Amino acid sequence: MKAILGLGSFALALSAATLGAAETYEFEAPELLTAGGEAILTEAPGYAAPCLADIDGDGVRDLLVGQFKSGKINFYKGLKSDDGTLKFAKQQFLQADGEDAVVPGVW
Ligand SMILES: [Ca+2]
Repeated sequence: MKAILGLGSFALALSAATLGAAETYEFEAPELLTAGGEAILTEAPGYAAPCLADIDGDGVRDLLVGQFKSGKINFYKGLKSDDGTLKFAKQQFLQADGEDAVVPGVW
């Protein structure tokens, strides 16, 4: 099984103990994700919780990336390229009732 998990300068490494000793995984080299030709970066201190899901219902997975300070959620519309790979359109904020959706902070 191949998997790439990475966003901006962050990378996720899973150990055999995390995945279960009987399973083996092969990871490709991390790569910087881009949207609209620009790198997708997260803000410090983290908690971006990136998620792939088809938010707009067009059958292509979109990328959601949270913000720590303002609580807004970056929305990158998923686009299928000619070679079938997933690409992302330029950043927008997730909208709710015509306004930027905000997740209130806890502090
Ligand atoms: Ca979509």
